[in-house]
Amino acid sequence: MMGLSSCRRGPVGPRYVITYYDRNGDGIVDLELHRAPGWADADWGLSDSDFNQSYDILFVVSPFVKNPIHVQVPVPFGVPITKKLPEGFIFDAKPH
Ligand SMILES: [Ca+2]
Ligand SMILES: [Ca+2]
Repeated sequence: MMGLSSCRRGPVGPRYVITYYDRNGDGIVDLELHRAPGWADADWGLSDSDFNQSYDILFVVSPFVKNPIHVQVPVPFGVPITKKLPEGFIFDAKPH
């Protein structure tokens, strides 16, 4: 049987580039950004705001979405960590 993915023609949605960050320098990922170059208001991310190896905030990088969503997702291990946060990136979402 042929793979269904070979039938796809062209992009149907944003192609996300995922970047992992370690904000407190303990070697464990605590922020990941999913960015879709060329798409407006399509970027989102996960944050472990209390550094307990579990993401607790899902946020959308958009001026129209103000409220982060609370989640509980284990942070990934063994992924490449990017040292520097993206230029102009301000993350101020806090758990309520
Ligand atoms: Ca960390
Ligand atoms: Ca956490």
